[in-house]
Amino acid sequence: TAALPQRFNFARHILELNAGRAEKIAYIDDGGSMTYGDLEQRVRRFAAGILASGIRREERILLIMHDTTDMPVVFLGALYAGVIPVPVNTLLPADDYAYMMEHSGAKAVVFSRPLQSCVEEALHKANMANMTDMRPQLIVAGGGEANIPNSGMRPLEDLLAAEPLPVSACANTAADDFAFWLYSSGSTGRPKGTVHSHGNLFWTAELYGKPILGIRENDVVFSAAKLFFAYGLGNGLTFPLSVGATVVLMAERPTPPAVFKRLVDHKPTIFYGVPTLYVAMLASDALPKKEDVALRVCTSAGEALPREVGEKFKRHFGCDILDGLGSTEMLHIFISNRAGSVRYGTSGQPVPGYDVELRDEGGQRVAPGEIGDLYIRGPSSALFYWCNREKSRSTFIGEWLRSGDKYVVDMDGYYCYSGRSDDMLKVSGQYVSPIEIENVLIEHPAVLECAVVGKIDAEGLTKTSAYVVLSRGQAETPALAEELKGFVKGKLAPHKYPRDILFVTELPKTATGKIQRFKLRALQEM
Ligand code: 3SK
Repeated sequence: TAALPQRFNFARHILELNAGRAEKIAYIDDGGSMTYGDLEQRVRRFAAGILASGIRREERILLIMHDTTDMPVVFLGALYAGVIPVPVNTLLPADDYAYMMEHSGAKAVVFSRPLQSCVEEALHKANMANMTDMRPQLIVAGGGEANIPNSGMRPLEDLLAAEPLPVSACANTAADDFAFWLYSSGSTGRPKGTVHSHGNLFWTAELYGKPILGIRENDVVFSAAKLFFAYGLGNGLTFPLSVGATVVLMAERPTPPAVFKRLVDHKPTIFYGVPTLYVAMLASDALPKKEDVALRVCTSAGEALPREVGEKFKRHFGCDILDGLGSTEMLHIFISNRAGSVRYGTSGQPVPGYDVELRDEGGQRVAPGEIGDLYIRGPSSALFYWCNREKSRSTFIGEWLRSGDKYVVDMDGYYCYSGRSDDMLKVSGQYVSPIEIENVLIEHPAVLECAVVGKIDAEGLTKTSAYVVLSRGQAETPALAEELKGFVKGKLAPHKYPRDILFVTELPKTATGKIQRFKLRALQEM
C-alpha cells in the first residue's frame, strides 16, 4: 500500500496524478463531457472563486447538487481551497436543509437550479432569509438565467470565471485536516455531521477501490448511488479519479430505464447499485441483453443483497455483484466479497487494512456462528460528529468504531448481516428511523398512536409498515391509509414513507408503556 505524507491535500493529489491525462475524458454527464484537463482548470478556478467570495479556510459550504460535472468541480475545488464541502441528499425536504444550514454554519449553498425553491424555503425556515450576517451566499449551478437582480444569487459560472488558483496557493492541509462532511442518520434526533479528513479519501481508494474492486485506468464507471452518498462519492469520484478512469454521471433518479440507457449507451465496465435497484432491473421487461452491455464487475451496498438476486444477475450478465458493507462513518466499504470468491447472501470478508470484531454486550469477542455487535478499525474512519459529543463518544471508541449492526461470521471468515442494534431500518440502501416516521404520523389528527417496523418482502428486501391506532370515531378505510402515506411523503424524504398502513386497536407495550416492536415484527412474519 502507498504511504501518505503528513501534508496532503486530496484535490491536489488527484490533479497531480492525472496531469498527464489532459485530453482524456474524466466525466460524461447528460449535457456533455469534461476532460481531465478541463477538470483541473475548473477545480482551480472554483477554488479561486470561492476564496474571492470571502469564504475562508475550514468554513463550510453546503452542496445540494445533482450529479453533473459541476459536482466534482465544486467538491474538489473546495478541498483545493481548504474550504469544507458538505454534500447533502438532493431529495430532502426544506426542513432538513434548514437544520443543516444552521448546524453546519454554512457560509454558502451551492445548489442545482431545479432545487431553488426548496433552498429558498429552507432559508426562510432557518430564519436566515433576511439576516444578512448569517445568510449563506447562494450559488446556483446549471446554467439558465444567470444574475437575478437583487436576489443575492450568483451563477456558478461567475466563480468559474476566476483565474485558476496557483498551485502554490492550494491549501497546504495535513492528511488529518478536516476535508468534508457527510450527514448520517440516526434512530433519534437530527442527522449527524460526520467529519472526514483528506487522508480518509485516499485510504478508501488504496484499500478498497484498487485492490478489491480492481478499478483501473481503462474502466468506465457508472454509479446509481449519487455522489452525495458516501457510497456514491467513492464510486464516482475517489476511485475513478485515483486511477484516471472515466465516470458516467446521471442527474435523474436511478430507475431501471434510466440505468439501462446508460449501460447501453456508455458501456460502463463497472456498475455500482443497491439491492432494490437490482431487483427492479431484473424484473424489468427492458433488461438489456448481456451482449448489449460491457460490464466487468458490479457492486452492491446499502443493505444486504439477497442471494437469489446476486445469482440471477450473474446468470444473466455473466458478471458478479460484489456485495459489501460500508458506512458513512468509515467512508466506504470495509467488508466485501471479491472476484473469484463471491458468496452470495453474505457481505464477504474484511477488506485488508481494516480490522473487524464481533463483540457481545460485555465487550467480549463472540465465537463464529454467534451474533455480535460489529466494531471496525481502519484508517478511513471519520474524526467525530460535529457538535455532538455524546454521539461521538458512543460511536468512536478509541481506535474502534461501533457500527450499530449485528453480524455473524462463519468458519471461513464470511460475514452475514443479522439486523441492527438499534431500531434503524435500511430501506433502498438508506437508513430510515421508525421514530422519525412515527413522529410525523402522530401529527395527523386521525392518528392516536402508531409504531413503525420493517418487513422483509418476497424479494428479501426491507419495507416499512406502520401500525396505527386511530383516534376515536375515525373509520379504517383504504382512503385514510393512502392519506396517511401521503401525509408522511409531504413531510419527509420520499424513501421514508411507510409502504403499508395496518390499523390496529392497540399496540403491544411493556408494563412501563414502551412499545414492543419485536412483537409487531413477529406479527409481520406470521
Ligand atoms: O451502506 C453502505 O453499505 C455503504 C457503503 C459504502 C459507503 C457508505 C455506505 C453507507
